[in-house]
Amino acid sequence: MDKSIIHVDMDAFYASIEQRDNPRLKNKPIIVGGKPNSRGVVSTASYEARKYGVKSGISSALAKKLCPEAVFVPVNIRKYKEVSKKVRDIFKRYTDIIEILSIDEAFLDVTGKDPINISKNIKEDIKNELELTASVGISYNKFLAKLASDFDKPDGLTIIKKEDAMEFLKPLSIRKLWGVGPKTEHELNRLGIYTIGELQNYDEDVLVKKLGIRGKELIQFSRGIDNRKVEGKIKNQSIGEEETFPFDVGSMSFLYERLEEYSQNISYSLVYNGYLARTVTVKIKYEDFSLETRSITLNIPTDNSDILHKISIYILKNKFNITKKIRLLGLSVSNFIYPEDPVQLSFIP
Ligand code: TTP
Ligand code: MG
Repeated sequence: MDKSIIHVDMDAFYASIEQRDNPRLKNKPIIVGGKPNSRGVVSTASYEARKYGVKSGISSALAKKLCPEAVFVPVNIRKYKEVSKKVRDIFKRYTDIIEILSIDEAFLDVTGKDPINISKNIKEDIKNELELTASVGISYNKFLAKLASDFDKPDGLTIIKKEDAMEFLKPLSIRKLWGVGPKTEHELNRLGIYTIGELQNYDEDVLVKKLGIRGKELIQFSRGIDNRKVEGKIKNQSIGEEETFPFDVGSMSFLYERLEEYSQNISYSLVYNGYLARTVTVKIKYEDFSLETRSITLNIPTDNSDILHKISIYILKNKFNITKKIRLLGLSVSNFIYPEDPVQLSFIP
């Protein structure tokens, strides 16, 4: 039996929450992110601001130029996390097989149930209980469900049926394929492939010769084939930052500062993914290129940047014996859990 997969993605997530909570911002171009006169970036923008070309990732200074009348609102990540949790609680009413992709999107496997009805109910629950909108995609695999949710944003509900998948995919840019960024796009363009339709007809053996095993996966995606499961469990992975300095460093306070910045970025990624981390690792490469790593596993998993910063300084001070100058400093976290995982209970002292 074919699967029924739903992908839900909240619309302009941070911006919609801010507009909801401050009526003066409703229907206005607003930008959530750093201040325009700082080195900050745009986290997201309301749909009213997107008309001017404002989007996630551009500098706030550029955003201000593109849309001078936009209201800038600082990021309030705690608030968005709480809303994210409420959205997940809504999902749980409809299935146990949920894969969280980020703070505002998830896959649900509802095979054997009524995906259209469930999608309508989820959208309604989100609207009624949280005063927000979500876009939902339904299909028989993850790749197409995600593509579908993006098709009619905001407040969309798009279904891609198996018999329509090839036609649906044909005119789209290869950038719409899962995992195709600027680099792979360039490689494919060099082979004369610009649309998914062109890839559908490409000789698989030739592409595998050019791109390796990834070529096979891309051809499968282009033909609407994706056998990946909706996985509730987090795959074993780590999130980290490191930097090779332009000079060898002897100052501890310099290292503490670097760790503070790493901690903030890592905390941001953890929150975005909805994870808590249990293990914190500091990596050092000395001036003579020798490498050492030291870790601590926490009693209580965290996504908090102050805690990560304190722990990383503790590791640096107490678990290394630093006698040489430092060329590279890295910080990473691993051993993730979801906050709602029962395993966390055993960590509460
Ligand atoms: P997205 O779902 O990518 O964007 P969005 O919800 O704002 O808008 P859309 O309607 O197109 O889905 O990301 C979810 C949130 O994650 C977004 O509201 C802000 C945050 N975010 C960043 O902080 N930086 C980024 O570069 C991106 C892409 C998202
Ligand atoms: Mg979104």
